[in-house]
Amino acid sequence: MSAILRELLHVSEKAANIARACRQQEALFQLLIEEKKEGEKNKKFTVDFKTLADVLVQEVIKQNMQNKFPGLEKKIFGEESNEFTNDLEEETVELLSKVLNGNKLASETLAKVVHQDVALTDPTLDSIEITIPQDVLGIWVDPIDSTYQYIKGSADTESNQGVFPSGLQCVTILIGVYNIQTGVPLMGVINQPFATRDLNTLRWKGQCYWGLSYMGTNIYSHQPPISQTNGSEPRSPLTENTSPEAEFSHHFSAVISTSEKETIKAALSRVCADRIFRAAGAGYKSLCVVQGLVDFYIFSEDTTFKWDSCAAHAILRAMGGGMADFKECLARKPATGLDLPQLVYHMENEGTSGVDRWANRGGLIAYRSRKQLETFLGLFIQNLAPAGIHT
Ligand code: 2IP
Ligand code: CA
Repeated sequence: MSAILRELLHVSEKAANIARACRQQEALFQLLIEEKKEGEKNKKFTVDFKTLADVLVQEVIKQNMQNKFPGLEKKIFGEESNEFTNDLEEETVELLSKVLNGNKLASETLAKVVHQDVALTDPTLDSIEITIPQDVLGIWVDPIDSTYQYIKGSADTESNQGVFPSGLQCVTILIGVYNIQTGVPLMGVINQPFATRDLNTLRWKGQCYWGLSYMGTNIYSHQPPISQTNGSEPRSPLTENTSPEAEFSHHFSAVISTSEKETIKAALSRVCADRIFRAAGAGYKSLCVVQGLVDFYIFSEDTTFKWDSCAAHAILRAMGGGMADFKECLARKPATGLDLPQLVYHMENEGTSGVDRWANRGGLIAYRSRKQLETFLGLFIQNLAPAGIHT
């Protein structure tokens, strides 16, 4: 098996524990409450708590990977650029205490979670022997995707046929590994720290998904039946030999951002009818495709980044799908047999600066089946108003 992927699963669970602790442990939860109060933001602490949770999760991932695979930490990139490195629990307390304005209890609680060990293994992963050379790997980390939902912390949002439009279920920890020479995603972990809540104890349980696609080996985590996690049946996936007409009569389904353009929504509703879902979080929306809750995640804007998409892209590749540049998909002639314009992860966008260097500039479309995607694109392009995506 891939030792790196096993370690990534392990650190993602550590990260999920930190994310859960900040909401469930009273001393830490109080800090989140402070964070929510408008106007008081950033005044009380040296850094705001949201940023602290984000930075801490990212640094824990980095530190743990460095300990097991020295050198790899230099190739871990993410949204947060702050440094927070510490191997000893007492030193972590001290450091946290500084940024938390001397709040000893909160610092100790947080340091304990940071240094606590976790066990997360998967027999499917253990059964496979695969070695990937470390020097070709780069890693994109999104320590807490959907930070807005994380801070808001809604626990009682109802799902729409299994898809949560908002709420803690939309929060994910994303770790994607890619080849630094080709930009192709190879391994991905999506940890959903708040997947289900025990109504007696009110404690959250997480769920972790992974995938590996390397030199002809394609494996991914066993998918738990969706009904177990959020009370809904999974969509029946289309078989590969379904005719286009039959596929259309079945109606495709898609999950989109709440900020999607009107022209895109109008064309989509012609193709998907009522099977369009809105949801928060780029990571969560991709997870809905992985889980089979929807056929596609479509986003026409340029506000997702490499750290938002790499993990899910690797899992979808392992499942036989992928994640392509949406604008390029619309511009290309459908069903030409040519390769799809897959997103790549190793190159900065030319002529940009700051985070925009790593934006998925042409938007994205995530899918599980290429055949299904080709049929969908044909229909979608026909249904797009002449003004297209430029309005
Ligand atoms: C965000 C987050 C948002 C998403 C945006 C991401 O990352 O996933 O929810 O917007 O693209 O960059 P939307 O929900 O409209 O898809 P973060 O929460 O880490 O800033
Ligand atoms: Ca994000």
